[in-house]
Amino acid sequence: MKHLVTGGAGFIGSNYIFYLLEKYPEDKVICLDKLTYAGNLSTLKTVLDLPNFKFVKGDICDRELVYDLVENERPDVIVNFAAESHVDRSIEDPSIFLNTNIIGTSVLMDAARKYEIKRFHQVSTDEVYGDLPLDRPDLLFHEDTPLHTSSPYSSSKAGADLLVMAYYRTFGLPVTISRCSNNYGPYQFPEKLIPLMIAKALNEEKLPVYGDGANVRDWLYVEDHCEAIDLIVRKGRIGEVYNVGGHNERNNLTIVKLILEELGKSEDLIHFVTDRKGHDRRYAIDPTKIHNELGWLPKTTFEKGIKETIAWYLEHREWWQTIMSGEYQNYYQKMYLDKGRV
Ligand code: NAD
Ligand code: TDX
Repeated sequence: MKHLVTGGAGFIGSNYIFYLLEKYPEDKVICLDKLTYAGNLSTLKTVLDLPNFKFVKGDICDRELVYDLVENERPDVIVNFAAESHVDRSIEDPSIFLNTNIIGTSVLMDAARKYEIKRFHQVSTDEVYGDLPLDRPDLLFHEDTPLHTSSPYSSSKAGADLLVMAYYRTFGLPVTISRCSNNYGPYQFPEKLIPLMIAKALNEEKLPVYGDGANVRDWLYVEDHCEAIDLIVRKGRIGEVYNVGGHNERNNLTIVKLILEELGKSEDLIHFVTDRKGHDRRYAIDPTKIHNELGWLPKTTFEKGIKETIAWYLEHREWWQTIMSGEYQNYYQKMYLDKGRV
């Protein structure tokens, strides 16, 4: 199978590429990524020289580039991870979120239509359902829960989801959508809660907890998300949405304290700061559909996954320290432009 994976230099996309290349060594993978601040080409360094992997630097909003790539490569599937993904940044400046997350998705789908790609998979998020109250643990997000977004980020993801379903209904484009809960694991950009708190704790800096720290997220180890997407791409029903989550709800303060304990650092580092605007209180996914239809269940418990993740950040200090210093942005120059690869 030949896969076009967009956003593969980011957190989940890179893990998905590693998952594919390891599980299906006969498959071909092309990664299209703009290398925004969130894209780190050095993350992909172990696969860059494989004969069945190709990296292309480019913007999913660039129609000409996307059409040329799809026409030349004729992938069997397009899996779209490319997105602006950080809620706080969307509150500062929504416009880039609308461009990449909505317009970019439509450009990819237009190319998929034009070249009759067999599957377009959209990687979406549980945030499109809005939030749930803290005092109703019985409530979960189902695939037919109405979209009810809070931030410019989640609104742009919901807009893309609506467009994906419109392309299915109007043009018969063979689409699927996955809506996953919060991921954690290796290569997550240190602006998101877990890697940010690990990095701050290791640097003995204050850990900024928004509001009262009682907001709840439903955490899933990234490899379990990758397996779910792979199953949906190969066996999921066209035109369907699949929720992905592992019934693993924790509030932010619990996570932060756990990280401090694991690293042997003092809780005095915790610093409560002004809350995020429009801050969603609780996310919780019902994954019954993907379990019943595709047999998916998460394999990594939170206890194991968080320990492994913390250990990974300890062993890969250089990876996140070069991000924090800005040095990682020179990697493309060094690996591609200086070597005349493009
Ligand atoms: P990320 O921010 O780590 O990575 C995004 C990647 O997309 C980066 O490599 C970036 O360079 C690339 N990109 C951004 N704009 C682009 C453009 N215009 N053209 C080409 N490439 C572009 O994000 P992530 O956390 O890996 O999330 C991946 C996808 O999964 C997103 O669509 C996100 O909405 C979704 N998602 C994330 C989570 C989570 O917990 N992180 C949970 C559910 C769904
Ligand atoms: O410094 C912080 N302090 C803090 O208290 C940060 C960065 C976050 N938080 C809180 C806000 C949230 O309640 O931690 C929680 C998690 O925050 P993020 O890591 O920013 O994730 P979230 O807003 O939940 O969104 C994530 O999950 C869904 C991803 O970033 C999205 O891309 C995905 O769709």
